[in-house]
Amino acid sequence: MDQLLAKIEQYKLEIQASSVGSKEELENFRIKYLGTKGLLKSVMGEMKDVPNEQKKAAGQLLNEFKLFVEAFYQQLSDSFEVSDNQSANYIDSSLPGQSLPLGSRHPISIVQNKMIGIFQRLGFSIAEGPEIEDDWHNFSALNLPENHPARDMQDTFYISQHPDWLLRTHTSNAQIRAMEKGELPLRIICPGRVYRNETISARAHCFFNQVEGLYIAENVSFADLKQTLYFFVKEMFGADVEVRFRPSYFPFTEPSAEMDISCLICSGKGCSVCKRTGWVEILGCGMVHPKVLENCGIDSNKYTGFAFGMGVERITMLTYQVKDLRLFSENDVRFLKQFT
Ligand code: 2NL
Repeated sequence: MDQLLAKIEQYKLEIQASSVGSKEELENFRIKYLGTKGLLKSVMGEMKDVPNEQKKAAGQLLNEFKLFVEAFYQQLSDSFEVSDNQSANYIDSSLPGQSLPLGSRHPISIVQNKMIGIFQRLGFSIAEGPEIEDDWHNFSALNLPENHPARDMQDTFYISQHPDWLLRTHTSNAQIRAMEKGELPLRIICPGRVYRNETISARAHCFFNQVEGLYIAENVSFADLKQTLYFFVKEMFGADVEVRFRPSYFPFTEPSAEMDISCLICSGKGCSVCKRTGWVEILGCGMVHPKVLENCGIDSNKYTGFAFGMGVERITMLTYQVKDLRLFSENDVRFLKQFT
């Protein structure tokens, strides 16, 4: 019995020290210890030489040894499975694929594209202009007098190396450039980024986007302006939205108006978005001032036109109930991935 115990301890040490480096060696290990003519079988055979009164204890001992060898073998073969799977040319085609993260359209782009699409269906085409502009195309041609507050250093970014240049404060510059080409009638929409020297807050930013529109032909009337903007609002916000015009003033249009829509949030009942008035302002518009037409070489006795301008951020905030303008330029994915 003591002899058997010593032998088993010896075998255990031998087994624990055995190194297995390949599948072949693993199989040799199995044959040597667990095979039909293996060591385990032969040790088991020694039971018959154990005296009867010690048979029970010896049986336990041998059983423990059997479990030990089997567990050790299992461990070795498991480690082989793993290292085999990790080898360079192993491809597990049952694994789920790695999905590539999909980007999403920026909310400003979504809204701007929708706005452009509506006007394109009315026959407007897209016109663009430079973001660095001269004083004429941004101010003078638009009938903004030399001392107008909009030209103030506090509102406009000037290019320090070139006193006549500035960052455009509206996309009207693209419309002036289109009018100067002299091809009439003209029906264009001008989307793009504009710049104003404002302190950044939840409600103001130093850059934002605008969509301006311009229609110049013979006999264009204020009724045409109203009908065009009615159509736009119904397409943009739905048939239930109500519209109102208020008289206003811009140096480049006469007469001028601002357009309100019934509040999208409370549908006119009164909430914080519409400051309890039931209405929210969405754009400015008017008949193009004769001086502006003449500044661009257009005969104001023959041609009339309407123009309008709106802020894309403002309409995006209303559409998606975004409370802080800064979210549009921070590029936080948690914000951006909410828009599809
Ligand atoms: C607003 C007001 C407006 C225009 C933009 C325009 C352009 C030309 C001639 C005449 Cl070339 N007018 N644009 C007209 C009226 C209003 O924008 O509040 N925008 C956010």
